[in-house]
Amino acid sequence: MRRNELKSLLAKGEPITNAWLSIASSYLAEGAGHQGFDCITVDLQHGMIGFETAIAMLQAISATPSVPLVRAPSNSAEKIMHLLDAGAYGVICPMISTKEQTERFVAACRYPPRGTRSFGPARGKLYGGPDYFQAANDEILAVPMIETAEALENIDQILGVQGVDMIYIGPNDLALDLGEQPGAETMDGATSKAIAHILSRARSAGIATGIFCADGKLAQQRLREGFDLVTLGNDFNQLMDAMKLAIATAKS
Ligand code: 3PY
Ligand code: MG
Repeated sequence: MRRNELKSLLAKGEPITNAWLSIASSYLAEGAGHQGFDCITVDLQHGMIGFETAIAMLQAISATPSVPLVRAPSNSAEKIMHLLDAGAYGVICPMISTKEQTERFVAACRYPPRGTRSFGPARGKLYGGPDYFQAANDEILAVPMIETAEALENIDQILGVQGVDMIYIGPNDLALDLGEQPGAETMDGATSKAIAHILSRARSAGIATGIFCADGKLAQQRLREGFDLVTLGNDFNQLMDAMKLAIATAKS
């Protein structure tokens, strides 16, 4: 099976850059894959993307050096398995708050006896290779999102679940659940304290950590703090910022 390059980067302790796609376009996905990102996440939770387009986007990413990831719409085993069958090499699962939810999520990503994934690798086999079934349990990344106050309370139990490859912090939902506003992670308050705590617990447990960042500057700071994977902002916002900058430059 094609190796999951993110696993090699993690093993070497090298920083991982992630693009975050919310625009339903295989053209954009292919273009992003040629920009040097280690991986690209197709966001089916908040992105304006349905399953059929996600397949085309995963195909487009497959034509580039970036590793194709998805954010599942929810902790639905059925949807997670279908996205893996579509060729995702890792699943980021939103709103994981307890050990039991983590176990259910990880099980959906693994074939028996390690989990409950149903057999039907479909496009996963085209991308991964003929021995996909034999090696998928070891190559596919299972990444629960930590973005609730409950997850913060249960962080050690979540980190202790066998098969968690990485946790991924959603700072905006975390801020909301801690009584702050989205964006609060850059201020000195409950959210930034929570992020530091989660990072420290994950490092003690030997589990890799990723985080969503609004831009490259914040991503640089997060890498310095010790995060393994950083998302460098979302495609739509990056495009809007480039448009605004072009207008301002033209008019200046
Ligand atoms: C959050 O910040 O809540 C996220 O889910 C990032 O996309
Ligand atoms: Mg979120």
